Amino acid sequence: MAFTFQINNSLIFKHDEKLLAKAEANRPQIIKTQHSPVRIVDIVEDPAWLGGWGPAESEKKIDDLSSYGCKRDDTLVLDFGDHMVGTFKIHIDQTGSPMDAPLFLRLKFAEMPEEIKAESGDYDGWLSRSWIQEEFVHLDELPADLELPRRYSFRYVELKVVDTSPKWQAVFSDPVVTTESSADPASFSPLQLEDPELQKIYDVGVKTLADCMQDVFEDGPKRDRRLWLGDLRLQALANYATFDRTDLVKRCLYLFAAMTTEEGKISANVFVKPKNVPDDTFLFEYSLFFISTLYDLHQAHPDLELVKELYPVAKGQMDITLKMIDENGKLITDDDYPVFVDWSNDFNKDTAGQAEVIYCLKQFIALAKLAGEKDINRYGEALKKISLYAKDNLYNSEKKLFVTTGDEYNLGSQVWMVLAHVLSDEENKKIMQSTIKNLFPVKNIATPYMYHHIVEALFEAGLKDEAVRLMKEYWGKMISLGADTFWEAFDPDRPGYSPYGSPIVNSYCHAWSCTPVYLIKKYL
Ligand code: RAM
Repeated sequence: MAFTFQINNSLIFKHDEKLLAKAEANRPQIIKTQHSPVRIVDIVEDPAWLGGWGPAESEKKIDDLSSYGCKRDDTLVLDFGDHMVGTFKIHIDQTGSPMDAPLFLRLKFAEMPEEIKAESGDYDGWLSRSWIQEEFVHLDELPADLELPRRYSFRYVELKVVDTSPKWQAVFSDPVVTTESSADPASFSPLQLEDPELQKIYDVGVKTLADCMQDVFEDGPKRDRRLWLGDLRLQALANYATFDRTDLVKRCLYLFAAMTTEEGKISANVFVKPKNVPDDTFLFEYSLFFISTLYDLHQAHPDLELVKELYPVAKGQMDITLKMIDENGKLITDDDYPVFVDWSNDFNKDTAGQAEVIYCLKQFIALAKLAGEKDINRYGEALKKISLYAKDNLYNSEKKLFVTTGDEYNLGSQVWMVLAHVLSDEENKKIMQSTIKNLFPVKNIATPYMYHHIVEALFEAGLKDEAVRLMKEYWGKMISLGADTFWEAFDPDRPGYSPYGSPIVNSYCHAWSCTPVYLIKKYL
C-alpha cells in the first residue's frame, strides 16, 4: 500500500524544546499584498480547459460591480487574474425596498473553473469534504463589510445569492484579497530562457513554489496546508534555484528533527498550527529524505554547524532503515511503513525502495564524514552490501533493466536506480534508453512527483532531449489546460483523474510539481 490513512496514535513522540526554539527562530516573515479582481467572468463549457469548464468575459463589468442588484440564485464570478493565497473581504449593501429578511450568501473559492461547477453536495470522495473551499453566510444587517477569517487558495470567487427577499437585492463592492507568502519576488531575478514554452513552464513553477512558501513549505495552500517531508526535499531544491530562503528550509528541518518518535523515526509530515505536532503517518523514504534535505542544504549553503547539530537525528533514522536490510543486502519492505514513490499502487516498489536507501545512504555517509562519525566503516560496508545486492540480484544486464518482486520491470525501479547511481554513467544511459524503449510512454502515473524523478533520471543519464520533451509534454499540458500554478495530480491520459475520488478536493497549486524551476536551472 502506498498511501492510505494511518492511525498510530499510541506512539510517543519527542518534543525537543531546544530544536523547536530554533525552528521558531527561523520562522519567516509573511509578506502581505492586496489585490482586486481584474474582471467578472462566466464559467462556460470549454473543452480546452481542465474538466471542460473555462472562464469567459462576462457582459457584466468589474468597474460597474456596485451597479448590479443580485437576487435569489444570482451569481457573480470574480476573476483575480492569477492564483492567490490569502484572505478575502467584500463590502455588501442592498437596494430596493427595506431589508425584510437576512441575506443568505454562498461563497466559493476556486483554483480552477471546474471547481465552481462541481456541486459540493455530490462529493463522495474519501478525503474530508471540509477541504472544499465554500462558505455559507447569513447577514442580518446591511451594509456590512464581510471579512472571512480563513485563508483560501484560488483565482476565482463565486458569489451566489442563495436568497434575499422578493423586495430587495444585494449589492457588492470593493472585493479585496490580502495575499500571504514568505517568498519575496524581489529577492531574485528569474531566468530568461530562449524557449518560450520552457519559459512559461519555469514561470508557472516559480509561482507555484511562491504560493506554497508560507510559515513552512506547505505542500499545497488549498490542501493539505502542511509540511510534508517528501515535498520539502523538492521544494528546498527549487528554493535554492529561486528565492533561496535557507532560513525556511532550516525551520522545516528543525521541526522534523525535534519531533521524531522515541526510537528516532521521522514522521512523514508535521502540523504547526495551533502548535507543533508530528503526524502519526510514516512513509519509508519520506523519513529518509530528512537526510537528503540536510545534505542538499549543505551543498547549496555549507553549514557544518547545522550538519553536526542534526546529524544524530539523521543517524537515528539511518539506523532504523538499516535494520530493514536482510543479511544479503536486500531491503525487506513493510506495509505499515510503505515505500511511496508514487500514489499508484499498481506497481511493485521494492526495487525503487532499495535504490532510495542507496541514494540516501551515499548522502548520509557524506554527512557522517563531516560530523566526524567514528563508526563510518559500518555505513560504508552497508552501502557496499546493499548496492551489490542490487547489481547481482536485481539487474538484468541483457534487458538493461532492474527487476522487482514478481519478475516485474517497472519505471520506478529504473528511475531510482539511475538517480542512486548504482551503476556507471554509461550503464545509466543504457538503462534509461532501455526504459524509453520498453516502458515508455509513461502510463498510469498521476503525480508530478514521480514525473519529476523520471525527468531527472533522464537528465542524469545524459538524455537531455528526452528529458526536455517529457517536461514539456507533462507540465506544458497542464498549462494548456489552464494552469496558473502546477497541480498535485495529473495524468495526461485521464485529465479528470483524482486520487481522492473527486477533483473538487484536488490541490491545483502543489509544491511537488514546481520542480521544473530546479531542473531547468540545474540541467539546462
Ligand atoms: C498527499 C499530499 C502530500 C504528499 C502525500 C504523500 O496527501 O499531496 O503532498 O506528500 O500525499
